[in-house]
Amino acid sequence: MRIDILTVLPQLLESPFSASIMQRAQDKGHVEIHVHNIRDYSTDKHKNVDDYQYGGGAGMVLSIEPIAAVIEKLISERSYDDIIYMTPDGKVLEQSDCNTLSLSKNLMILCGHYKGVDERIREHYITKEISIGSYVLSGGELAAAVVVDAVVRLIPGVLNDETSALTDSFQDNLLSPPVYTRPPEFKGWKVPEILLSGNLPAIEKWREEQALQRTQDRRPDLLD
Ligand code: 6GU
Repeated sequence: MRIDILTVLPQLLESPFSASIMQRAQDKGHVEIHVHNIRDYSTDKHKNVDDYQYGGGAGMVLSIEPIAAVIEKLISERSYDDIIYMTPDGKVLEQSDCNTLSLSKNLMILCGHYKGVDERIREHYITKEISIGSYVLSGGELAAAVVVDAVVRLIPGVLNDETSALTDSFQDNLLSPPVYTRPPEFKGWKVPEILLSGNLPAIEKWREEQALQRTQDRRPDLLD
């Protein structure tokens, strides 16, 4: 998969992909992540990328020209499965959306800032608008990093058997059961006996019950 991210703050996207699973996914060739600085496409003499909004009002709006210039350059080079705009008024991301996106060959992600982008970008280039939840971030960069992480780990080969995405919370609409490691007792706090029993069918049954109980207690909406 190839992912192109368009932003006015490329420095916000340096570290999220430079460690652990995301770095390994790139090293192994499962994904190429290209971050583009929208400012590099400004033809303005001050390299401006934003302007006052028509009709008045507080807050700057990202201008159409530099963003259109990056998008048109990229779409002339390859075809994109989706051109995504990160915005708090988009569809709230769920695991099923990540599963769908993980089947893409080329994705483009535009990060919004300030008051947003000129609406004509959204009308004419954007194919999906995504939010990561009901709260407002200063910009779309951290949200884009969330989408990339959630999608890339689903690409076959990125995770090994031990970290398999198939046992993730949400993949079966259930939260994950609790997990423990050594020591078996710490300050008198014991690991549940069943997990030490070696009785694999009984352990599996216990985990299923715990997953269901946890989902009922914390996220009953997932069971609807
Ligand atoms: Cl995608 N962008 C911003 N600015 N805030 C958000 C968001 C996105 N998703 C939730 N809050």
